[in-house]
Amino acid sequence: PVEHFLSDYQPLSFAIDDVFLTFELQPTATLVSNKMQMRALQAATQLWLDGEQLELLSVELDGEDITASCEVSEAGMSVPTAGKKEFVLLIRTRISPQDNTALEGLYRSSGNYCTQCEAEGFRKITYFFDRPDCLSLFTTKIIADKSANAVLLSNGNLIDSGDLDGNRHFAVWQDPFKKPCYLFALVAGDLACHQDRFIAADGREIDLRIYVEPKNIDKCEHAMQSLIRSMQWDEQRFGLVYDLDIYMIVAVDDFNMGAMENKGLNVFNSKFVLAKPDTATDVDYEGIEAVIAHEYFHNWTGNRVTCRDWFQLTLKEGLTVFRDQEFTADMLSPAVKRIEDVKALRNNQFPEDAGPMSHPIQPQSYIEMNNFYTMTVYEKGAEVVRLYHTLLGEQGFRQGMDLYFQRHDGDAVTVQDFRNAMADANHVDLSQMHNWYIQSGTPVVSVESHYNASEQTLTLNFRQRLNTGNEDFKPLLIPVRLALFDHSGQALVLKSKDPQLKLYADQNHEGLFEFNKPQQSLTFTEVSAQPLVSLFRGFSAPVIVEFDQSNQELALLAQCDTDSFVCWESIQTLALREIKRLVDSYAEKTNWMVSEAFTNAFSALVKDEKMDKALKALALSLPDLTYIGEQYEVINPDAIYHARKFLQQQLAQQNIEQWLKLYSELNQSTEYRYHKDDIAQRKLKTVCLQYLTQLDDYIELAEAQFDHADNMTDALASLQCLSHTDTAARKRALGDFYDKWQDDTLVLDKWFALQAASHHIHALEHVKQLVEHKDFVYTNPNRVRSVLGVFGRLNLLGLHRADGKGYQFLAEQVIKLDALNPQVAARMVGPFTHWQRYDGQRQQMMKQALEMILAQESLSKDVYEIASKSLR
Ligand code: B3K
Ligand code: ZN
Repeated sequence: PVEHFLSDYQPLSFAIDDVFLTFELQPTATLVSNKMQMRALQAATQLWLDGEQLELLSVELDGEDITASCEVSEAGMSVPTAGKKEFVLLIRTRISPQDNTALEGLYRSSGNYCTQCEAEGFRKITYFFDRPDCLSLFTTKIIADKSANAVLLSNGNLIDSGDLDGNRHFAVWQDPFKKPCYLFALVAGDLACHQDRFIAADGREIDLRIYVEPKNIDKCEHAMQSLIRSMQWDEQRFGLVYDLDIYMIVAVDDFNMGAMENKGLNVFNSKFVLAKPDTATDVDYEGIEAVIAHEYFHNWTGNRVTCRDWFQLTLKEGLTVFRDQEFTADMLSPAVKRIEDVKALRNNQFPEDAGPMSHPIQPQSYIEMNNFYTMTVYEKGAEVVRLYHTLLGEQGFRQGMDLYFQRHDGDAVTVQDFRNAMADANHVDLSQMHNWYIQSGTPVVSVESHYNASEQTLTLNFRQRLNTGNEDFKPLLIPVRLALFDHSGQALVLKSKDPQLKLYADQNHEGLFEFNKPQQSLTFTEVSAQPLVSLFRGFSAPVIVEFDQSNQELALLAQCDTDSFVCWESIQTLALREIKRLVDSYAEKTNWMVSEAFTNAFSALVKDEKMDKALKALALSLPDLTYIGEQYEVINPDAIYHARKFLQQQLAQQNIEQWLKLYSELNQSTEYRYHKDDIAQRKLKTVCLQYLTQLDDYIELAEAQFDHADNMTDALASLQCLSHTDTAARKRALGDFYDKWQDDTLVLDKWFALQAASHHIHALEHVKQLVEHKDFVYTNPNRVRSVLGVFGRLNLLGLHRADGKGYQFLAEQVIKLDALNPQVAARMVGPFTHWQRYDGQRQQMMKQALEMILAQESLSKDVYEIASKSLR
């Protein structure tokens, strides 16, 4: 397979100014005619177009048939242009959407036609410059059988439609904005439409449409309201107004990822559109609101200003994730959203960055671009955008955004262009930010504090390095938001002469320290007693912090810090220390004990009635298994699982009265509302139930909740508690749930996922049965992710079984899946990439699994890239 390098970038030598596409849709023989108005940009030599899995029918150059003189290969075709400066190229090809199980290009889902072109799927539709810096005006004519395809959609505005002979009809769509082909979309089928409208800031009325299968028409209102809120928010926060008169969203069941921001015609995984209280959980509702917003925000950050090449992916994704995070924070709770995002980053991006697939947010090379839609490019990328925001402030950031659009609207640009706009708009030098884009690995910041009583000074010594141990590491610009507290919990007024420290206006209680050298120290004066140090408030940079604070200091910070992230973090660190102590004494687990200091602090928290319910739920939740694992060079799955479980049981037992009281207070049923107060209440109730069901006596509470739940959040929470037990109640509830929901695909995914994540002793056997289940289908990515994805990511005990059967199973499944859908198969290889983190025996077995995968003939480049790089 070919590896592509950023350093090889060459600008295009031809432009495609206009494209007229005609599709004659047939399940196994769709005819695509592609008429391109082209222009040579240089005294061009060769015209080479990307094209894969296409049946070429004919090529015409300015009306002349030149098919015979075109050279076709597996990757594309070269076309002789006879040195013409301007010409029209007409290419006719045939494709089979019906057989397209890779779900890239034009394919069918539930009998409807849809497309997915990003990153390089357009070349499976027709020959083209399938790269983001080729910007063209698209007109699309769709011709199809009328009875099966009442709805015919593409990007832009509908400019013509009508009937044809043989019970066929057509529609012509024209997109007035130039765009790269990855934003092209076509949808046709039997779809129902949920409609609303939005009056834009400039007074235009925008027609909003959500297309779904007719049976789902009652599940669109939340998505529609989310869209309206996104449009409003982007106008208010960034002054960005929608540019077409129609915005369409189509929900399909078979989709490789969450959704796609095609110009004016988003195609969505139905999971991120459909919701009703009895079928969708709070997490689903939040996910829908966030993904609808994310795709909408791409209209400016991604579509109007796009990427020069795919190495710039974080330019649009990091920025758009940052924007959707800010949106969700404003819709729900900023404090809760920040903590949830940090958890996700630590659980998923940190491990990725510590493993063999580690890459900078601007990767330097790829074999299969689809493999680089990663947590690093997206979530770490968003953290890097957040750094600009932290450094420049809201106003400075907005000025940077305004300049970015002013300079680059309608262009395909690079991450440097974004940085320059931020710097120039604020008249500052941000060149050091470059180092965040080119280095992989997680930065580690170690801090030592020295208090000098006679001088009344506090000095903080900072050092930075990368966890990859890279020797020629280039220092990063790391903004450290910090505060000091006295031991009665009062914030101190900060006094320092350090020019690298900026004090915030709010009475100088918080500072922003620009830490940008390998080592640097910061001194505060007039500090009358040794203070508590609150560092990286709001998680002001995506780093690992090494700072030795005593348990007592952490317990105090947990109580007094005005920054909810540091409060939460302090409690998590205390819990983590307990768990690590237990893990380290796993061999003597009969003597396991939990420290009184911790249980006292924890009990105080359970009793706390003033704390925000959502934050309380987060604080009472123990660190996730993956994050605990990340603390170790060699992960011992059994020790980690049992240590966490033991702590959970102890905390359940010791606070039993409180849990029962709290649970019954919270377990008041009111009609479901998607509102942050209600979400918080359900969340905290779930945490109570999770502790209570650690004790056999209270499993019946979960059963009762399951039987009486009138919304999916409560039903699923209780079923999840039951799923980890080995009880008759588990069996009964899973059976009832299946009977009730077997016809609802998205709900059934939850049923599969719960079992795949279950810590039941026979988890692996259950998962093996799940892939044999009549409702399991390899061609549906959501179903595959619900079983294989969840098993690989969350089933620590099942996957890492000492006998290696978990690995064997997953490897076989990857191979099976690769023949159908390489993109999804490649994601399932993820768990194996961390093989170096396990003991010798497991390492051996995980490597064997990777080798077994690599030994397959006709392996996709998607799976090949991940598996081979992991063994490198
Ligand atoms: N841009 C798409 C992701 C495309 C993934 C291609 N494998 C969705 C998004 O990030 O908004
Ligand atoms: Zn995106």
